[in-house]
Formats: sequence, structure tokens, C-alpha cells
Amino acid sequence: MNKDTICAIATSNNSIAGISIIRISGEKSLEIAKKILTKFQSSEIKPRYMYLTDVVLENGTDKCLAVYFKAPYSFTGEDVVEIHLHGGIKLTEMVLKKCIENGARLATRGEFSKQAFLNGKSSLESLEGVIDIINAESEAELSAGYNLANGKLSQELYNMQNKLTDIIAEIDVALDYPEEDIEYTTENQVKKSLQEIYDNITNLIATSKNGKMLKNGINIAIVGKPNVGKSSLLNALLNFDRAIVTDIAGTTRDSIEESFEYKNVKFNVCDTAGIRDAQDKVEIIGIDRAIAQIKSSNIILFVVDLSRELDEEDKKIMEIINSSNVNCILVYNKNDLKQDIKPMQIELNKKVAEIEISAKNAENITKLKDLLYDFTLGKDFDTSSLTITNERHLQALKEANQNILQALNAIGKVSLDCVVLDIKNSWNSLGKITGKTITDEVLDAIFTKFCLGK
Ligand SMILES: Nc1nc2c(ncn2[C@@H]2O[C@H](COP(=O)(O)OP(=O)(O)OP(=O)(O)O)[C@@H](O)[C@H]2O)c(=O)[nH]1
Ligand SMILES: [Mg+2]
Repeated sequence: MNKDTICAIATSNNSIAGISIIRISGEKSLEIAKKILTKFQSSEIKPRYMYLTDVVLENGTDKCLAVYFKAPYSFTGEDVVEIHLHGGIKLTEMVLKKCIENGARLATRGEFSKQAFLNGKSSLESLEGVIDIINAESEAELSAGYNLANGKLSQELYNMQNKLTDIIAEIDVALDYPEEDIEYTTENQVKKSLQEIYDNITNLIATSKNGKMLKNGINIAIVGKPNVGKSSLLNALLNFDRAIVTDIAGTTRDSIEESFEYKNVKFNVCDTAGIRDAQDKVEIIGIDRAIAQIKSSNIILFVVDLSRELDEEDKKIMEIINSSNVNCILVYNKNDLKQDIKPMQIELNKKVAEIEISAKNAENITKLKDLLYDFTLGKDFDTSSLTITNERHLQALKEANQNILQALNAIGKVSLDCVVLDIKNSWNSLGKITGKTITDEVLDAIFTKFCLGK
């Protein structure tokens, strides 16, 4: 058990609000709370009851609420007291100082969560899920966080670990009765079972592509030559006037990034400087940024102008896009001014769709958003499904599958007892996700990424 009693501001500690909460966890929590709160003195403070009490400070007394959670029925599994104060920055700091003067130590980042993990209150990836919930900026990110926090992934992992344990047991039996036919049947059985787990993990790994986009948002680059309506398109996608729009070519000189949410998913859209042979120093830098943006995006919106004939400038941009290897939607803008001209052929290697729109009149913008969703996450993707969003989990899954693959390749070539080690390693790799088989250093590294007071 943790010897120190720790304390921290659990709410946002650099802004004023209606209330703020200080959390104290550890053996001395109640004792410390009693020292600083006047009407919290009874020897029978009932757990999970909210008490209206006073906190006495050097310069006055303020009302507050306090609640006690008796170990092990608390977030950390230790004795916990939460003090709900008026949400002033100075007031909260002063009460925190009092907690420290009376025997608590300031918690480090993620220390409450670490205690919860060490006391078996929660698995590692569930706690990471809570952090994802806190940090979520879109509903899809929230769903992914809920899935982790509520154990949807750990359930899958435990199932697979149990199957691996069964396989090891089966091998043990075969080794105890080493008649050849038993070994042969077992080999086939083991191969089949391992293959099933391998496929299962492969499917989980495959969800990480979408998981990354859910977590960070889907990066869209709007590119095209000057004046085709890129900034107008940005504004139409956002549904507010973020970028300056004029009929002067070269209006946008720097990249403008903004986000919008569609179908619960966050899209980060970047309007770029129109790409052309520019002389102006600032414009040249802007164009370089536009080119960099193309490469780092998940999908490109290549905007061309239906009111003008396509020309060499469009073609040059087409070549830049083609060299990027990023999926691209060809957006014919200004369809309200559509001219009856024979369009120059645009050959995009990775064109996934094309669409006619009017950015100015917001025509076909929802259709375009659907295309963006369909050609990044996939038409049938359900944002509430189990998706791997965490790089650490992904690496552990890959490691687990590598070990299974090694086992699969070895079966038939070496005796079954040699395969057991690979299977055990795979079990351990899966255990890294839930935290069962993780080293202290890695654990510390994970928790220090959490916020203070969590
Ligand atoms: N009629 C019509 N005009 C449009 C449409 N979209 C944009 N425009 C006009 O085209 C001009 C250029 O629009 P912008 O959005 O500034 O174009 P841009 O591609 O960002 O231009 P740069 O920033 O210079 O690269 C403006 O006068 C817009 O009002 C459209 O769908 N229909
Ligand atoms: Mg612009």
C-alpha cells in the first residue's frame, strides 16, 4: 500500500469556476480533512455522504462540501476525501496548501490512477480509457474512450489469453503421453486454435488505422491553384467565415487549420495558399506549406474551377498530388458558373471520388462530407465499435501476433514443447495492455502522461 497520503486539485486548476474539488487519498485522508474542516469532526463520518462544512483559512472561513470514501470502496482503493470548494484559484490553492501542511504530499501526474491500478481497482487500459474520455474532442473519441474504460478491449484480451492458456494445457497433455498420433492430432488442433487467435488480433490491429484518425481527427488538405474557391470551401465545411475570401488570386498566403465534427468524428481541415509560380517571398513559403500539407493529410480535396478552362497550373498541382500517394477527391467548384468547355483531362492516381459543388452557395457540401467519411473511415464504419486508438496497445498486439506467427511456423518442425515459449510470450504481450505483465518503468512512463489530480 502507498504510505504517503497524496492530494491534488482534481478539477481544472488554472481557471475560475463554480466549484473546484480537492482530492486526498491515503491512510491519513480523513485525519487531514478533519484538521482543516470544522464541521467534519464526528468520529462516525459516514462514507459516501456529503457533509456541509466550513474550511477555516488565515483570512476567513468559507463554506464547502466534503465526502469520504472508505477504502477499498474508492477510485484509488484507499481512503479518499474530496473537498468541494468555491471555484476560485486562490482559495483552492490555499486549501491545497493546508492539506500539505497537515501531512499530505502533492500527488504526481496520474498518481491517483496509478494507485487505482496497483490496488486492483482498474486495469491499465481502462484507466487510459478514462483519460481518453477526458481528452475527447469528438463523440467518436468519447465512444472509443468508453469502450476502453468499460473493459470492452480487456474482455477480448482475457478471452484470447484464456484460449492461449488452454492451448498450453493441451500441449502439456500431449507431452505427458508422447504417442505419435496424439502429438499429431494435438499439432493440428493447436495450429487451428492459434490461427483463430492470430486472425482475431489481426482484425483488432486493422482497426487501428481508423483508431488513429478517431483520436487525432481526420486531416484534410484543400489544395488547388489561386482563386478556385478553396477558402470558400473551408468556410462552407465549417459553416462559418473562418478564412478571407476575395476575387484576388493569392488571397490566402498561409495555411489555415480548423476543425469540424461530422457524424461524431472530428475532421481537421486545412485551407492552403493557392499553388502557382509565385515571385512573392511570403507566398512562396505559403505554397511550400501547402505542399507539405498534402503529404501529411489523410485525404486531399483537389479543387478546380468549373467556370474556367483547366490549365497547366492545375496540371502541376495534379502532379504534386500524384507524387504524394494520398487519396484524393476531385472537387469541381463553382458549378453555378459552369461553362460548356471541354475539360482538360485530370489524371489522379489515387482519385477516390469526384463531385461538383458550389462553395459559395453551399451546394453539395453534405454530400462532400459523406465522401470524406466514406473514403477515410469507410462507408460502414461504426464509430461505437471496438477500435484500437492507443499506440501502446497497437505495439503490444503486433508483438503478440509476431509471437503467435513464430509458433505457427515452428509447429511440425520442432517438438511442441519448443512452441510453448512463443505462446507464453504472446500471452505476456497481451498482458502488457491490461498491465498484468508490465514493468514498473513502463508503468511510470504511462501514468506521468496523465493529468495532475487524475
Ligand atoms: N460563383 C461562385 N463563386 C465562387 C464559388 N466559390 C468561390 N467563389 C468565388 O471565387 C473567388 C475566390 O474564392 P476564394 O475562396 O478566395 O478562392 P481561393 O482558392 O481560396 O483563392 P486563393 O486564396 O487566392 O488561393 C471569390 O470571389 C469567391 O466568392 C462558387 O461556388 N461559385
Ligand atoms: Mg484562399
